[in-house]
Amino acid sequence: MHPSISDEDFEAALDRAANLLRAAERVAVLTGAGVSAESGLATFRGAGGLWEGHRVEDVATPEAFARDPALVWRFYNARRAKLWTVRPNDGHAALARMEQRWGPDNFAVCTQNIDGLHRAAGSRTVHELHGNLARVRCTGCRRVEDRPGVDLPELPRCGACGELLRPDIVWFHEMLPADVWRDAGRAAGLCECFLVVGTTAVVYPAAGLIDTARAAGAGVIEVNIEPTAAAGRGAVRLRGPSGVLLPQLVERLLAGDEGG
Ligand code: BV8
Ligand code: ZN
Repeated sequence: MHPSISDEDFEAALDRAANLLRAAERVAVLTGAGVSAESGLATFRGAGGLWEGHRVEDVATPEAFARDPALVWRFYNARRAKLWTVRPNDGHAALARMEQRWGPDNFAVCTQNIDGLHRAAGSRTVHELHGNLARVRCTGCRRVEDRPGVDLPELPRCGACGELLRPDIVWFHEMLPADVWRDAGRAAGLCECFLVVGTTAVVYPAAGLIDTARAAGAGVIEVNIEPTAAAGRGAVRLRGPSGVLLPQLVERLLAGDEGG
């Protein structure tokens, strides 16, 4: 059991984090499944990384899709159906509120999540590193369509060319979209403060953004219910649920703004 953090330690950490943010001209954020946990979406580790007994890494791959597209579509249709029932939580809203303070040119959310909840909460600069589950892409003509809120058939086909559709997301062993990756790398390399929220930071290259920010001299703040090695030495660690801590951080930040 980790020693519990005393209240004064927490208050001091919250102050340090708010001061780091206040001093930053540009801020970037890396979020993972943990930021959507309080919206009711399972994290990868939370489910033991399993879905119906399959390891996610074994289902979320192009090889799995080639071998058994119906199984992979069952996995993603189940996640799509759940997605239409959830809403952004206070953590997503707090990040959207932060963007308002810096403006969308100086505040970027780089998310590993494919749930679209940051944009739904009002964030405008969102780099979806691993794509978006509401979109499908044709394996033939590569046409991309936004298909939110609908149940897709077990093996959905393209209306234009008849080939099989796939989720428009990045599977393991696939490259990230080059333009998104470029923009995320730029945001991490230019920021003075980098927030790491709700991620085990074991998946690359996304987790590498933390190193990019640190190498550029950014101060790192980690928000997680448990400590991870991700943020590295010197990081300010806020331990607790992001849906609670991010609003507290915004409140501390804005209170200091008013105080001048
Ligand atoms: C790539 C979309 C270049 C799919 C995802 C062999 C061959 C090829 C590549 C590799 C290889 N071996 C390793 C690799 C690299 C691989 C990788 O990193 N593997 C890992 C498993 C070791 N990466 C890739 O394959 C990437 N591509 O490398 O391409 C290439 C190409 C060809 C050949 C060589 C190289 C592509 C990776 C993208 C995979 N797609 N998502 C889908 O979602 O179904 S990744 C998926 O898993 C998620 O998007 C997310 O990124 C990841 C899970 O991580 P987290 O988000 O961190 O979630 P997790 O559950 O782990 O943690 C939750 C955290 O939240 C915890 O810390 C918890 O404490 C915290 N938490 C919980 N509740 C709360 C909370 N915190 C705050 N508040 C709360 N309430
Ligand atoms: Zn097509």
